[in-house]
This record gives sequence, C-alpha cells and structure tokens, in this order.
Amino acid sequence: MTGIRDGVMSVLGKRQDLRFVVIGAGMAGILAGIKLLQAGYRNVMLYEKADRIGGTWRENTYPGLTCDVPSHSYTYSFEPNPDWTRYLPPGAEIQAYFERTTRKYGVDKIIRFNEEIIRCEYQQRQWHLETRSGIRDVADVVVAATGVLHVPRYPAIDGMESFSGDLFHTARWDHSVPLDGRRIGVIGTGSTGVQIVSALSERMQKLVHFQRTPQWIMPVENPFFSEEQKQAFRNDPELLKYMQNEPEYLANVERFNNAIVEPDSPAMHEIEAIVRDNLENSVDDPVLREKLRPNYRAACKRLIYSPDFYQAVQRPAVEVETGAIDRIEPKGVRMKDGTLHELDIIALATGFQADQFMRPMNVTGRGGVQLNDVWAARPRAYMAISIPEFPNLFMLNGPNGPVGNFSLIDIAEHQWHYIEQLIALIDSGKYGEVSASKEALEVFDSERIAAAKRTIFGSGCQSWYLDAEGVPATWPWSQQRFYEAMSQPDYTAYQLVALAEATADSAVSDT
Ligand code: NA7
Repeated sequence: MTGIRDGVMSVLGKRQDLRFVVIGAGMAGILAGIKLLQAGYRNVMLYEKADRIGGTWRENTYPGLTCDVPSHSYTYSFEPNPDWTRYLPPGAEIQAYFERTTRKYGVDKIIRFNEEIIRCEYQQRQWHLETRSGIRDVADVVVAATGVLHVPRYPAIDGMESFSGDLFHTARWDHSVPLDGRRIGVIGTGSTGVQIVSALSERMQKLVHFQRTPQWIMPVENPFFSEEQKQAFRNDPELLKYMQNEPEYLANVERFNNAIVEPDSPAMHEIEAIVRDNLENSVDDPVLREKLRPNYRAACKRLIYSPDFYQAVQRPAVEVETGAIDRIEPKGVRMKDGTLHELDIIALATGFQADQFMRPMNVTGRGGVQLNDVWAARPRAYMAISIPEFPNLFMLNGPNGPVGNFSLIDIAEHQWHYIEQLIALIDSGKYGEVSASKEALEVFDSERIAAAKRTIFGSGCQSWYLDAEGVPATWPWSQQRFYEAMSQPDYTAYQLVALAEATADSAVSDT
C-alpha cells in the first residue's frame, strides 16, 4: 500500500485550513500540540478541563510522588533535560518540565483551560464539540489525549462520610492537612500507596498501611545527580542524548518486556529471583516478611520499583494491617475482627478506573453510533489508535496499547508518528474520512486477546491492567513489534472514504 502513502506525501500541505482539536493537555496532548505546530498547522486548539497542563502529574501531588522510569528516559526525545535532580524524577520536577516545554514550543498559546469537553459528535464530515461551560467548536480531526488513569476509584467501604478526620483520594491530596506527628491510614498497596508509605514513615506518629494484597518490590537506587554531572549534561548535548537512550536501561526495558510476553522465559525467572531475594534480605521479622509475601507471580501486577519501602514498613511508627476492613467510623478504621485503628487522616490509594479513557465524554460517531455502546463490554481500538465508525478521531495512549514499567512518552511519540501518517491522508485532500475497519479491529482484537491471556499479566492476579472479563487490556506483544506496527499504518486495515464521497454523503444528510 505504499502507493497510497506516496500519493499522499506528494500533496502534503494542501489543506492547511484543517482544524484540529486535541483533548487534554497532559504529556500526550502537549506532544500532539507540539507536533501539529511543527508540521505547520495553524488551526489547532487544545481543550483542558483543569486550569493547568500536566495531566497525571498535575493531578497527583501526594508525598513521595516519583516516576519509576529514569528521569532522562522520561522526556520527549526532542527535549532532553539536563537539570533532573535524581535518577528517578520527582513528580513536581516532571510537572515543571512539561510546563517549561509547553511554553518553549508555544503550545501554551493554543490551550483553552477550564474547558472540559463533554460532547463530541460526528456530523457532516466534522466533529462537533461542546464544553461543560457551553463553548462549541468544530474540528476536522480530533486527537483524544485524555489519559488512562484520571478517574479516581473510591473503595466501597461503609461509613467513609462519617470519618471525623480528613479523608481523601491520593489523586486529590489535600495539602492543607498537616501531616507531621499525626496518625494516618493509607489504604492500598499499588505504586501510590507504596510511595506514600515510604515518604511518610518517619514523619508520622502512627502510619497504618492497609494491605489487601501484598506486592512484589523491585529494588532500585535513586541517587541524586551532582552539580558537576548536571553541568556536564548542560555542556555536552551528546552526553545528554546518551543519558536519554542509556543502553543499559533500554536493554533492561526490552528484556523486561520480552519477559512479560514470555512468562516462562529465563528473564522472567530472573526478575522473580530478584524480587524474592529483595523480600528475604530486606525484611528481618519473619512474621512481617510473610505478610508482605505475594502469592502470585512477580510483574503480574504492575511491578513496583522502590528503594525504601521495606525499610519504611519496618519503622516503629508503621503497622501493616492485613485484615479485612469492616467500615470507617468517626474515629478511624474498624476491622472485621473488631480492632479499631484510630486515625487523623485516611488516604485512599485505591487507584483509578482504568477503562474510562475519553469518557465520561459523550462521543457519537458516524450514523449516531455511541462510544458507550461500542465500548459497553470493554474499550477497544485498532492498534490502540482508531475506532471503526469514529472517523478522523485518533487516540494517544488509548485502550489496548503498551503499558508497563517503561516510558509512556516514548509510546506516545511512536503513536504520533503513526497518527501523523493518517492525518496526511486527510491533509492530502484525497480522503475525507479515515477510520479503522470493523474487520481489521476484529482480527486485531482476537489475536491480541489470545496473546494477552498468555502474558504475565494474565497469570492469575487482580490488577488495573485487566478488563471486565479479566483479560489483560494491554499490548501483548514485544516492544519491537509495537515499534514496527507504529512505523507505518497498514492502510488496508482502514476504511478510507474519498473526500468527494464523504462530502456528497454529508450533503445528502444536510438535506
Ligand atoms: P493501583 O495500582 O490500582 O492500586 C490500588 C490499590 O488499592 C491496590 O493495592 C488495591 O488492592 C487497593 N484497593 C482498592 N480497593 C480497595 C479496598 N476496597 N480495600 C482495600 N484495598 C483496596 O493504583 P495506584 O494508584 O497505586 O497505581 C496506579 C498506577 O499509577 C500505577 O500502576 C502506575 O502506573 C502509576 P488489590 O491489589 O486490588 O487487592
């Protein structure tokens, strides 16, 4: 199908009047904004529901917030950052990096803040959008960069509203609440709960970590970069580039990803041995050690990288509570065995509804098809990018894409490379509507599901990677296969409606 592509590339730029709307100004939306401006498009608007950019790094500000991808690898490839203070980047530095980058590339000028898109409807060859405040817009192409983990999941625990202290979800951390010397309960043992417990174990009078399921912990060091190192990164672009693509880290990521798709590989057994040794060697008390020992395989849940969690839970102020929670009372958390943990603060580190993507937005595709209906069983998209009957709408970090212990920025950049080739079809003036065909999605999805069940994520544990049927909703193949898939669309998988035809159809529906 290179014929389609060559024809398109030769007429690129014919439709610079194309109107783009990007939904969401987090890492992926900013990327889309930068790339569209760099491509010369001038009719681009980003809508952001909040009053600042940053997505997950804006919403999460809890104590200890850190990315588990090395700082230098957690940047846009075209915008290295010599100033990271540590090997693993603290959340606030990531937020500052995105804010700086947004301004540097002029994307701040094309964002409308405090405007949540609530409706997105395909009519007469264009997307008609509406924000919560009533602003309406029309776009030829919509890029949904709405993030994955943005709708907090609140646990169904009775009595939460009766608590007399402060209770909040970790993505809504209340910084007006004092911490030092007080009593806190942290519910949840995902990356968030683990980072909070590690950060607060020395500051609290008492910290109860409510653990429904223990986690395997991958040890990692998190040293500071010295001033000399940062100066060297500033002075030497080649060194900075090397740090971004540090061969040892990249090799580890590849090995890790291959292990995920081959749970019985030596690489996976090696990971299991490392986390087992970490538990054996780091936790002295045999009773606590058994409390912390998972009964499922390492990396089945998203693997947690922590330099200090095991040290934190062994501090005198910390208690790991493994019993079942009965309810929350004015004074604290009552366990099923009757124990009451008296607390001043309860932090719900209970994760996110990972199947929402661009919802709760109301999205209507060609012929009145509702996204909520199409995704009733579970969210799906061809190559994680395009949904049949939703033409000219492309997703970054959409459903069934790669997730794991690696940089989602890298994933989004590869996805953008793919999406811009679909945009080129529209830009050419030759095609009015571009969306994956139903057949292509069916084939892709059934192969994906079969492979996903065989990954380590499907090896028998509960996690946010699983869909409603318990199948990993992730990219189940190697990283290499993902890069190859993103290098160029297979145009035969797309329903391409010629512009003239699409226009004629819309004229008919106009009458
Ligand atoms: P996760 O990884 O989804 O973890 C949520 C945690 O909350 C997990 O330990 C759950 O236990 C626990 N949970 C949820 N509901 C309850 C109730 N009702 N009672 C007790 N415990 C509960 O969310 P995170 O925010 O930590 O991390 C999300 C991602 O953000 C992370 O993977 C990185 O990609 C960044 P369970 O294991 O289900 O028994």
